[in-house]
Amino acid sequence: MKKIVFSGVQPSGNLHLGNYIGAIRQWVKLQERENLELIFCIVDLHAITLPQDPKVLRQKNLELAALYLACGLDPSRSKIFIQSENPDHPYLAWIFDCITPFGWLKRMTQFKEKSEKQKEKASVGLFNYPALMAADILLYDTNLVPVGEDQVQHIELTRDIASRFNRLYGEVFVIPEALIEKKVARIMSLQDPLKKMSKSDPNPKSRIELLDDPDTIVLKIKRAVTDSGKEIVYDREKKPAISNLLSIYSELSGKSIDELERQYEGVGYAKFKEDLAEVIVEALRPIRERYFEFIKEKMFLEKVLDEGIEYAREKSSKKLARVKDLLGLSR
Ligand code: ATP
Ligand code: LTN
Repeated sequence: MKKIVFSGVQPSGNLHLGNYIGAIRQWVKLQERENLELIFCIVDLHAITLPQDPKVLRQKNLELAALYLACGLDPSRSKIFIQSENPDHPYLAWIFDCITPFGWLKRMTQFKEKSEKQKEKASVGLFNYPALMAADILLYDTNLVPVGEDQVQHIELTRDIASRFNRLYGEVFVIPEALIEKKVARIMSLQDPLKKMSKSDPNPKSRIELLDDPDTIVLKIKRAVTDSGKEIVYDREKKPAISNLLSIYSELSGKSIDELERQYEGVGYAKFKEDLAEVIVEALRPIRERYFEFIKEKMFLEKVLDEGIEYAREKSSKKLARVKDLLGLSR
């Protein structure tokens, strides 16, 4: 039996190095394992938990599909679809809302962080976000969910919701597991190494976007904050900024942190940053080039998304029918 892999990214901004290193690059590698069935979603219903400009969102959906392909997702191996095209997701999310204790959702740290500024004005959707994510995952009998470390709490909650449903109504849902590349943990903001690099950070200098041109990359790395002292050593506690830059360097070059520390012994920040910028430019160059090819191929993108949604609906409709039946939501 093949194991099922499911993951997604919100079309809420421009993809950055954190998304690539923490999530999408892992997805691409998973394609090499033959015993896996892979499903990747563009989670636009999650994106609207925060305000989005409709024109931009529509554009971002297609852009994200093109970027998935540019990063190396192969549509003959991975199914790709847009979440809002499958109404089974919000339908099952509503059912989960009704069996999930309020207290479980209140504990989610992502909600606390994202609602901090808005306080009471934060939307109910932002609060319910994890129930929709649980629906995404559980509709497809997912075994593995490759995500960055920041999503672990949501996967734990998904497991709890699945177990609760199974206990209350019968064994319907497979209990999924998070698949985290431990070594990577998280890529931090270039402007504040204590915050994660994020699409929705209002300051674009905080992140390297996958489509940034070489000059922008060089400038952003030049402007990246550093720590006191001159040594280039990895120490997340005492030197969070340099440690973050070292992680990015190591991830994209394949050199170990030890190797890099040795290479830059006695060398200043300026030279280190210059080399790092070059490593990033070269790593992103093929992605950028492929992206500009794919985004022109509108018909091809549509075909990939049509095939993806057809596959998704066929699977999810069976699962949802079973759930509705068990709950008495039928004649
Ligand atoms: P937003 O800022 O809008 O919340 P985001 O940049 O955090 O967006 P998501 O769409 O929430 O991105 O996440 C997509 C995937 O990328 C997830 O698997 C998430 O764990 C991973 N990811 C996001 N940011 C980072 C990061 N800084 N380091 C490592 N992985 C990350
Ligand atoms: N919350 C996730 C995005 C997401 C997701 C999913 C990831 C929505 N549904 C299902 C994996 C599986 C995030 O990365 N911020």
